[in-house]
Amino acid sequence: MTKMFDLSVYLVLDPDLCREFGMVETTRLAVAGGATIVQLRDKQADTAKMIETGRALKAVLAGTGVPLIINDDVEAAIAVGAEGLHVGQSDMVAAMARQRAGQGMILGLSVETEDLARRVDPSIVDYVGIGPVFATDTKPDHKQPIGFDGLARIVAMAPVPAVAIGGVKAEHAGPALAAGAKGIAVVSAICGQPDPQAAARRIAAEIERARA
Ligand code: TZP
Ligand code: MG
Repeated sequence: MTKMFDLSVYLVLDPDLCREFGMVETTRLAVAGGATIVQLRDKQADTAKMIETGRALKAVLAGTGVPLIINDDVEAAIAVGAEGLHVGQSDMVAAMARQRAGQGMILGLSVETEDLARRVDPSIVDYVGIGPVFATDTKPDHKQPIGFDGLARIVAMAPVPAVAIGGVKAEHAGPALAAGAKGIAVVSAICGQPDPQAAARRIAAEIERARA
């Protein structure tokens, strides 16, 4: 099954950090600036709330070709008709998520170590999120930061494309791609920025520059 997704400029939404414009408007602006994939991540929301927000995000993404990924709620992902689901190591096990979501859904998995990356089954998981590259206030319970050296080691073990996450800003696009990541996943570098469109545009430009 071919699933089209581009990890280059991966926006991860956070309802608190996005409160100035809201998650839907932040998404619209970020996609106008060049975001290539969007994840709804709201750790406080129940499934009903995830579905409500997810539907609004689907509507704003319609016709853009940008896939919507739902964090850690397979039932919401199915109900919304989201293109993808992302799970962490303490969430639903990837094999179960795949079984429930079906073959057509993009499935992402967070991995924090070389060992976890090595154990990823590419027949189940489509991409991995690797981090945190740096310490970040956005995820208070994050694991030990890995830096770009750690990122490179973990990417090398992963059998699927990887995106770098955790304290990553536009200026880190170059080193992240040099470490083998296909893109950068950001929350605070877009959410809560005074101009989310310009913030996304700057990341997209840095990714382009890193590839040139
Ligand atoms: N997973 C690892 S770090 C992180 C997540 C969801 C938060 C990244 O947020 P920011 O603001 O881009 O550092
Ligand atoms: Mg989780």
